[in-house]
Amino acid sequence: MSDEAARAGGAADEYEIVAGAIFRDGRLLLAQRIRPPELAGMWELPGGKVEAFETPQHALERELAEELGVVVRCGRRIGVDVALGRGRVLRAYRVDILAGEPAALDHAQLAWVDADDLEKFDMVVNDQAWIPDLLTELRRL
Ligand code: 9L3
Ligand code: MG
Repeated sequence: MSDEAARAGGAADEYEIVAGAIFRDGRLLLAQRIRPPELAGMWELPGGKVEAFETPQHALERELAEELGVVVRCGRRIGVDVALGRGRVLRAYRVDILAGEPAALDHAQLAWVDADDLEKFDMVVNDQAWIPDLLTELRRL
């Protein structure tokens, strides 16, 4: 990045956001956001921002420990990269639960949804790009 872009604030804005797709018994775990106000009530794949010096995989394992209270192992990518503007990108990974049962520690509630239910949930706009891939996976399970 140029000095000019850095001065404009680009450097601080360029980060990755990671989200986890947890499949179990033919269902996918969705989480209902509580913030910010414009996203509250909408459903997402849980996750969050990759911090400096963190790998995306480690960030997702940390975020899901914080948000769901589970020990997870990050697996393969699923779905497309979602550009959020100003250099930010959102990526989803499959995740396996190694220990614990997911709890809504940072969400309004959780839901396990099958292929027929997924399209009835009001997903945050950013995550809607992943719906075709999530449906493909759910129909294969
Ligand atoms: N975001 C979108 N879809 C997701 C996740 C985990 C996050 N599946 C967006 C919402 C916020 C930003 O990324 O604007 C940071 O997420 P968080 O740290 O508030 O979860
Ligand atoms: Mg989050």
